[in-house]
Amino acid sequence: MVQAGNLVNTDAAEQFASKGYTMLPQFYDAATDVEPIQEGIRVIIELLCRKYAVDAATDTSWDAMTKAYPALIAKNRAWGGEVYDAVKQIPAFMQLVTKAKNTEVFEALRPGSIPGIAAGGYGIRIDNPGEEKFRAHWHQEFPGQLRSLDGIVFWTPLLPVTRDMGPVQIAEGSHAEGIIPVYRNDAGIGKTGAYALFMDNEEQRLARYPTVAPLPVPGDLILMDFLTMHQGGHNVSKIPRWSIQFRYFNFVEPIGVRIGWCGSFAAGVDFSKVLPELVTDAETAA
Ligand SMILES: O=C(O)CCC(=O)C(=O)O
Ligand SMILES: [Fe+2]
Repeated sequence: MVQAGNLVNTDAAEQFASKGYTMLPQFYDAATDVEPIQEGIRVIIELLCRKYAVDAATDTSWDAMTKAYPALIAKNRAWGGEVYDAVKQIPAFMQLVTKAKNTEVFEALRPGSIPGIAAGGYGIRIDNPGEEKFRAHWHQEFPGQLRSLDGIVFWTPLLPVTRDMGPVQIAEGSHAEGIIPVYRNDAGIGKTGAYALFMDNEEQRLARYPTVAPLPVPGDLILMDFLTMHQGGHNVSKIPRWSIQFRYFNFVEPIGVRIGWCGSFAAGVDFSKVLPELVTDAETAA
């Protein structure tokens, strides 16, 4: 029997333990926790449309995120990078990342842990229709984030996610694989950093687990074990998929202690130097 706190019921805690993920419906308050972030994004997009003389509607956060942002990047893709870097500095976003509730959830799912917030492990994804270069293909979170082996990804949407927006796909129960070695490949399209990592024997491993792809709405929280295989789906809709992700880790987990809780790509660290056993023999030999 999995023990759970007030915030995580026993079913959710058991699902997390056995399947490597769970979703907590309306864990956040869409009006008080999420809307201020959407408004912050609206303001940033409005400022950039003015700066670059892009004529697009920014009256509502919906228009800004689904119309003005695509209009900006249609003129110059690099302006999207400005939005991407700016939005993670919205105070309401950081307030959501650092909510005491998140620590409590982590403690409920990782009994006996001392939670930490992974520095550089938080941000807002903007998954544009048809854009493969920045799509997160199948991966485990651990090599890309490090900090501790038993970390947890927190994933919550900024717009309701529909099937055609390419919801995150989760290989149910795949955390049972343990740490999967990875190799690097730019996939022929200039993928870099964590986007250029591929798991050893990916297909054979994925074949062992069913795939699920929940359709969350703002306020819902998806939690994934650092070892659960997951990927972003293909966005074949007309609008970008905006979502928040951040990671908590455990200060007392032994591998974390051994590596000094260091981070991975976002911290400028080459994970293969920190944990050489994470790299496949093929890559080590190369
Ligand atoms: O949202 C996505 O497309 C991928 C998300 C992901 O890999 C993560 O949050 O760790
Ligand atoms: Fe991920």
